[in-house]
Amino acid sequence: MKNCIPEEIQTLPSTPDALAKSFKRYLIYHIGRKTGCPPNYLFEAVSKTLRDRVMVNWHKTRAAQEQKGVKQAYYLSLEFLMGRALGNHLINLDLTDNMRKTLEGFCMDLEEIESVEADAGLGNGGLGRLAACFMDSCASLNLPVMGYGLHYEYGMFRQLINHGYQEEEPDQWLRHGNPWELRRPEYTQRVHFGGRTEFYRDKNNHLRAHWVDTHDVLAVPYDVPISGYKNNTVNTLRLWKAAATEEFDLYEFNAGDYAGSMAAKNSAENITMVLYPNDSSENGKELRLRQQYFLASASLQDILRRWELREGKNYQYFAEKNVFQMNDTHPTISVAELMRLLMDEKNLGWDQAWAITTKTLAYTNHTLLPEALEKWSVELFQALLPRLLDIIYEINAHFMDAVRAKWPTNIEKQRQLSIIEEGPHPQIRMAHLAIVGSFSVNGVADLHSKLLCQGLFKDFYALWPEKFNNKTNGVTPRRWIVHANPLLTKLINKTIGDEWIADLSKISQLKPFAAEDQKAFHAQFKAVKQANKQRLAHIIQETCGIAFNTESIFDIQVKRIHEYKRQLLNALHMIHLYSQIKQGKTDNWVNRCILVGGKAAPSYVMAKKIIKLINNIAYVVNNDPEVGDKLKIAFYPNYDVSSMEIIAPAADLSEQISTAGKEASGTGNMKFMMNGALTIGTYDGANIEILEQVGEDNFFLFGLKVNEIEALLPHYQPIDYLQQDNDLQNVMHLLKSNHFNALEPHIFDDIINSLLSPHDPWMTLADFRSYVDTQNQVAQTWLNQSQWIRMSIMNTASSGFFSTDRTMQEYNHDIWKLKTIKPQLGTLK
Ligand code: 26V
Repeated sequence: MKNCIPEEIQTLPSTPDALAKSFKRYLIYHIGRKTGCPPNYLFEAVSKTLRDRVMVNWHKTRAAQEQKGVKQAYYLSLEFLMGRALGNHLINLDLTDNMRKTLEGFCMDLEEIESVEADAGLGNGGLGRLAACFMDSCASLNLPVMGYGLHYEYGMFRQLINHGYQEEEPDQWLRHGNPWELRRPEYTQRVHFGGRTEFYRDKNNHLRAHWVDTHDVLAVPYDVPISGYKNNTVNTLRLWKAAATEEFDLYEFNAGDYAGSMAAKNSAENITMVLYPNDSSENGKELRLRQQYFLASASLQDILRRWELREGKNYQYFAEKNVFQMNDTHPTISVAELMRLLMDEKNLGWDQAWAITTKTLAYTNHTLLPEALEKWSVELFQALLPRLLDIIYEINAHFMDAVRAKWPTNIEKQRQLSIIEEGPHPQIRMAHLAIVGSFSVNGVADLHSKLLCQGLFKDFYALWPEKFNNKTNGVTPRRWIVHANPLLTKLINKTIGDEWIADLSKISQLKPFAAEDQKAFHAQFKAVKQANKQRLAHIIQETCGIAFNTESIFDIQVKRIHEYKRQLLNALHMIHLYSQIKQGKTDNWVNRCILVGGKAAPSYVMAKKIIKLINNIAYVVNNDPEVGDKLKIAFYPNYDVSSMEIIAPAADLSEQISTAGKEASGTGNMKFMMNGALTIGTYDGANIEILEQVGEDNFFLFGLKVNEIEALLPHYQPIDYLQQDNDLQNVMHLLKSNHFNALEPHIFDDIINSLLSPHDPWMTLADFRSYVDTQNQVAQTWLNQSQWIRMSIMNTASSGFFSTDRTMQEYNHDIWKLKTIKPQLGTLK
């Protein structure tokens, strides 16, 4: 439509008065409410006030990034665990103080308004939160990176604890709408499912394929702004929501089957209804494959559309200007989908399409657990994505040629490396497809990347060593220090200035303040921790009815509940401490408050029993007057991003106790470290790098190393450990005697049996002694408070390496090779 809207975009004033005016306009004229309305309307008005200010920079960033010749990266992920947005944007736009003043003028409290926002819980755990931290850092570094994900109606389930058992409730995060998303129906894409392939000859007599008789689903984008830290950049996270096509409905409708047509509509829209809440065992559900293909196809089509808008139909330079990072194997169908789009839709030949595909795709692996490696049945692929299956077969045929060239006489190698796992029910190995189709394959911590090359992907490494690299994870200091810990932020700023926020390596300037003679700084550092412990203790009192004494050690393990993460080892230690108290062995006793939190996959029976066990131990311990303040235990219900913002700053001790070789990296370990917690940890994942950075004097290392675990596994006899260890006998005796489950006898038998089984892959009892001894060292160290504070300061001061700014710079330097793009200030043209 013709118009003469000026292209110039004015920066909006952001003084407290201007914000107040804007807030009132939203509340009264836009939302139609006034004083006394439910808090969600106030949150909406505040957010939209701020969003207007974000919008200006969003326009400018897009204009700068969409110029001809700018190389862009795309982060493809089924999960983005964003948490809340308001506080984060306020920090990035440097408007926290002004907004606080504005709200005070209306007798409102900023923190209270922030707490109204529902977490965007579009992820399971570490992998999803990593994607969110990456987005934050890319924007803060002026990197032209766009995220692509799914707009789930229901994110990660809400966890309730009922009589100690986990119950799941749907997460209706969009109930009150979401002011941070913009629906963009004009960029809707069409995604095919089902049907069959028809081959034909084109006018040049080349064999070409049509995918026909498909059932299509529309992908409607919702754009979320990602602001950078005080740099005017606003990148985009584009989330796809499934919608039924009109023809689909009409076809059924005209046939007179109204109900059938509505059912078809539902089945299309089901694709983005819910996030799969299991993050370990692959379950091969059709709907999950639909989600994966839906994301890959919609995103790639969108990227090709924008390429043509800018560069025309010329694909010669496409690979120079575009790069895709696949977050685990979940979006790996992109390998075949990019081939399909380039060949079937853009008429490129196989070789050119394959050259583009393998120059633009990069794959990050996030787990070594074999049960988490995705496989899809060929049969399902044939029914759902027949054209993609053709392409995968052809990719595999070419790949098998390469394998034969390397190992000419070794048939077994072909069988092991093939993308297709043969057998009565052939499967597609998504990790193999990802490696074959990518120019870069990376792990997420040093040890993890080494184990990939030596173990899981050994033969691929022999074939293509140049593809493999490490990118140690990080977390964003804006959310995990500045937002989560304003008191610490203030103290650090006062001490060394505020440059560390955009360059975390500078936080090492705090190291001199760890020295013994820096009494004043130590006192302030301790006061900050104390205040944060009070904040957490208050919430635990409110939600669990348990009194945490802030003079005690706050000993915290929060993460997904999984056997390999060994919450059970923590539980055994709780029982050990309880048993010591009951035996009167309390000389030099150090009071502890142990907090555990995390969700179990709804179908993961053992993980759910672990939650029940911890709750039952807590009940017995907390209600025993003989125990008192010596030991308190709480299970934090519904652990999520926003809870971690309260929990990490309050921790004295961070529990990172996975079986060595099993935790790819861990990122909670980094959040705790930044906030001054000491780590008790195994030699696993990024713990190793934390230990290297902070020094072994400031880290409580325990347990078997990877090589020791591997050597022991075949002969592992847990009973031997039991026989040699009185403390362990006491603990197992209490467990076996139904001491924590008198009213529900034997409910923990499976747990006991798993611990005592020679086939326990997590080898919990093998690390018990070392863990308990190291926990004793923790307690002894705590008795020397000045030493503890010194160590705590050293942890914060040594955390510079663990910023995702560093991680993103490494991805960019080694893989993406993007130029930074700064939005032009002033007039936009
Ligand atoms: C796997 C599956 C398979 C079944 C369907 C749903 C689903 C969802 C997620 C996953 C991924 C599991 C891998 C994962 O979360 N890895 C974690 O990645 C973190 C970031 O790199 C890392 O810090 C953790 O150590 C690692 O466990």
